[in-house]
Amino acid sequence: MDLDAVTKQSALHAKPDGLTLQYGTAGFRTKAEHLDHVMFRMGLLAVLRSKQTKSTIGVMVTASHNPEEDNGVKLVDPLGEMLAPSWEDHATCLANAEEQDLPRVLVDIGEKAAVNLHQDAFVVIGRDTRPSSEKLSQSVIDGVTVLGGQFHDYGLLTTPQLHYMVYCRNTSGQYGKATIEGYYQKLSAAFVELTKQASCSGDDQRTLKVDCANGIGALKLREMKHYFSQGLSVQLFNDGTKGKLNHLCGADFVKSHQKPPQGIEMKSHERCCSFDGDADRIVYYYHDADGQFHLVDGDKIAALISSFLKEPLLEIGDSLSLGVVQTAYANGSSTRYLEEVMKVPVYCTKTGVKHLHHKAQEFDIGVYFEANGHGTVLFSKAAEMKIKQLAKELEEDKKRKAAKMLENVIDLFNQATGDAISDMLVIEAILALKGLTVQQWDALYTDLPNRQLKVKVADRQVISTTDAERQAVKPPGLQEAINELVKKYRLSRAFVRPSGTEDIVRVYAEADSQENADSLAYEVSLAVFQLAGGIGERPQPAESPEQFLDDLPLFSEHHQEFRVVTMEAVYTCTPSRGRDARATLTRKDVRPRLQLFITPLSEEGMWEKRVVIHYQASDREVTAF
Ligand code: NG1
Ligand code: ZN
Repeated sequence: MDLDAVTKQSALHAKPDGLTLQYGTAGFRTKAEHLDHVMFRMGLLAVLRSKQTKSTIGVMVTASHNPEEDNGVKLVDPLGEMLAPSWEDHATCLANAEEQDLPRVLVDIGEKAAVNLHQDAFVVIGRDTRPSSEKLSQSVIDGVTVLGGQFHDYGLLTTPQLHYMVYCRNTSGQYGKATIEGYYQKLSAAFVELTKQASCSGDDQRTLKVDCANGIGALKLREMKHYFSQGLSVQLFNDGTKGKLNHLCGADFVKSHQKPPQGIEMKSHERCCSFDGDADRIVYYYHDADGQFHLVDGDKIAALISSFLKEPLLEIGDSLSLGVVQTAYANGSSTRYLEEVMKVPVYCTKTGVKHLHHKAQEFDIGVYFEANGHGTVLFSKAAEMKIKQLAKELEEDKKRKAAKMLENVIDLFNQATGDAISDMLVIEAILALKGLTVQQWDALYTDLPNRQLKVKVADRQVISTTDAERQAVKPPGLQEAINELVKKYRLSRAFVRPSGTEDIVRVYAEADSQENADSLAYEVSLAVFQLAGGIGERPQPAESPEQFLDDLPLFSEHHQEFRVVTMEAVYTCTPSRGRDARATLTRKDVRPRLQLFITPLSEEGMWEKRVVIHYQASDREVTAF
């Protein structure tokens, strides 16, 4: 290692004094302006990791669903997996070393990890569409080259595409061709082949509306859609030409707000889905005839896929083990459905795909999904070989067909990591093959009402957890308090954990009704605030006007009609136009507090994206948007 050159180059990517960051659930993530030194240093680290593993290592520049101003970086290990935990510690040490200590820390890592410095190194780099990503990926390249590593810069890629490239390169092309064309061709061929077998379709519309979160997914899906157009037509929304990345759209927004993204025209019963900002998550949703929004999340994706896979597996008659892996955020109804109706074993791991991925590798066929829509299916090498062999050898037509179908399913899943594009194609193929509508899929089971909240605390690390994050062991008294609160409600469950990607504590609660889930989440938030050093404003009860505002739709001159969803009811209203246009929304059977009316603010009577809400009971006036 030419440590002088490292020192010189590093001075051009100097670390801001006093800044410390941690390699979290998905690498480093923070405001883009704080990341230049981290990128340079991850370039250095990728070279060491590549030398140690004698393999190609990936570096992805993205902050996924975080706001556009943020950025992040993560390393991808040889088989497309997340970086090994011991190297996460090296990454944290390297990122936080003060300038003068950098050469020593680098040498230390080399020694601790027994890196052969004479070995060649090769690094592949990808980035998302954030304005900061191009420059930051150049800093990664600076880090790679100063240590003498070779590299290939793929430029704009979805996160799962970079994982795929790494996997292909380290398996000498056996997994596929390490080019964007190779990716499109492999997945599309499997999809077209699979859907050829679809004899009937309960849902004739082989059309899908896709909200691309104004991110990289739009670019890549636009390029790819011609490859599979005979099986599916996709209509892209939030394609980045107008809106801001992840702003009021994308899978994370839809899942956490449980409402549709902006920028998509939804008619009732139309099948829609959202990707997140780097296209490694997907959720589906639709409006029913009453205009009610229904979310079909990662748990239901896992349920659909597992029930689909069971049939051909039974048909081929080989006892391949199937297991489903979830996290504590999985809806209780999904776990019950999988265990009791589908009779498949379900396991719970800590949050973060690396934990789920690892557990899923224990099965012949491991289905893993986070509720937020990040997941895939892993087939063991043995299972893959068996299935391929059966697809060739089996005499009986039905059995051979089942094996063939599984063979295509293997090719369609991105086995390196969860992939919104690949998952979307799998789901679309299953719906077509089974002749299922999105409503029929949704009806597999009914989600328990749930609520996720965030609490700000001075130091989120004061909370530590056990039992796959379902129990808090610290601070003292917190778990006992949660247990007492949970007892107050039916079918209830709640847990708290420090986020690995944001400086907050996450609270999750579910119960028999939305109202109860909301109250439980609020009460648990209060316990966290009191026992774990809350800062800022105390958590507010669910029906506070601020929270309520969150549920208001954008209100524009194009809206002939708008809809307000409260916890109790859906209000549909056709406002009259004109100077004193006013829509009054009332319902007698709900609390007076929810009685409100909405007035367009503009003097000219133009519809604006602003409304005034009068709360009758509290007589509060709040301006939204
Ligand atoms: P944190 O911030 O650690 O909860 C979030 C998601 C994870 C995972 C990572 C990486 C939830 C509750 N958490 O992690 O599932 O996707 O981001 O993107 O959705
Ligand atoms: Zn993502």
